[in-house]
Amino acid sequence: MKRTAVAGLALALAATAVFATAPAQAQRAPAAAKMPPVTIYHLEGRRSERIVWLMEELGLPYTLEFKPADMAGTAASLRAINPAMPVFPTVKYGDQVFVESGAIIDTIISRHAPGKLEPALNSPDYPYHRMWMHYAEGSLASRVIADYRVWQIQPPTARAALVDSEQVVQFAEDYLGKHPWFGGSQFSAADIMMVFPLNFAMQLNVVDKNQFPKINAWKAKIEARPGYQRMIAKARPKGMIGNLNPLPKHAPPGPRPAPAAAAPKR
Ligand SMILES: N[C@@H](CCC(=O)N[C@@H](CS)C(=O)NCC(=O)O)C(=O)O
Repeated sequence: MKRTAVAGLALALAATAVFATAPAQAQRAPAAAKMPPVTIYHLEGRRSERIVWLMEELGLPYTLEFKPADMAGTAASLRAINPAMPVFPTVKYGDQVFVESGAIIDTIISRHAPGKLEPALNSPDYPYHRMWMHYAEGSLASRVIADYRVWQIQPPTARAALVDSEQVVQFAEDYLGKHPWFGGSQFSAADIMMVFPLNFAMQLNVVDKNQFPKINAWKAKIEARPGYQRMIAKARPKGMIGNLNPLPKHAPPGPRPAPAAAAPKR
């Protein structure tokens, strides 16, 4: 074994030993820091709902900035604060302005709600919680939205050779077949991250929603949460606006071609 590999193994074993033997006190979450004023720039039905929902679940104060049922007015106030990257959510946190819902959630939890809405660092659920936190934007939203846009130009007639929208949603469905939440045994911020892209995929017919019973059952549990219902009441007081059109038809189900057969020959 190479020296670096041995060193890596020793480090991994040491880390495992720390998690396995550290007294409960040492694993306790650090104290929550005082939170600066938080303003969430929001548009109905968009990813900014993640942050509103997070704050509702945590019982933290925030100001919601949008003009209900007025897309142009809402866009104008967003552009005024964040002309370089006008996306929802944008958050004003004290005197800092930043974007990326996952980063916003991580910052709020790490600083102001440590240990909440995430499994314990040393639990088996933790790596999967982190995976879904990133999967929501990194694999799921990116593929589903790319497919939605491409399919509006030219609907597919067959499955992709490698990973397509059906498969990225199926991966989530399979996890929910074995775990009640994307946080594992408990609801976590990963569940908050996953709602938007799964709704996008299923409501806009990027996939056939009837093929994913576990996700549908999970969505029913999500929608029954008081924190989710408070978010909907505050974030969509006049309902949804700017709805996208569903695709007329999702990719036909059927076997995926073997990657080797589909790969271009060199
Ligand atoms: N990865 C970002 C995506 C933000 C994003 O693209 N938000 C959409 C709304 S859901 C948006 O503002 N789009 C405006 C545009 O692309 O022009 C996040 O998770 O916050």
